Amino acid sequence: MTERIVVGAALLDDGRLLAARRSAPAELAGRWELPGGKVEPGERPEDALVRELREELGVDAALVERIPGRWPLREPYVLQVWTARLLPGSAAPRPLEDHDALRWLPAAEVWDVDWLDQDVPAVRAAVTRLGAERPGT
Ligand code: 9L3
Ligand code: MG
Repeated sequence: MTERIVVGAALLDDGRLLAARRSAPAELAGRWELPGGKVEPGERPEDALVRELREELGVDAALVERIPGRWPLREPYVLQVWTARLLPGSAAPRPLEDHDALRWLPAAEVWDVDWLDQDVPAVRAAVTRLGAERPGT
């Protein structure tokens, strides 16, 4: 079957990483993820991720860099992740679709939530970028 890309965002702000708790489907509900979703046919992955962040969280975000790696999900999906930041003037994230809670996690709290297994390597990579996005450092 043709591989389908799922895009996720490590949204970074003020030294913290945004985690989103899934409310659906039942087998994933209660687990935390990097928000995002499926790339539509003909859509660039980067455009899909900005669209998903607008739909799921109501935010205007800009992607910063791709986190190297690709992580298999349920066939035929493969997860790819970018770091991202909120654009000036963006609304604060709200759980509009598919999530029932959001948390901004400083580095010391990143592992306090039950991440989806497939997101763990990308979260680990995102943590190493947390300090780097702080203004003035
Ligand atoms: N998924 C896993 N980790 C993520 C994301 C955004 C998605 N960070 C998985 C959950 C679903 C599938 O990919 O099985 C499609 O995601 P969505 O469109 O339901 O968000
Ligand atoms: Mg989604």
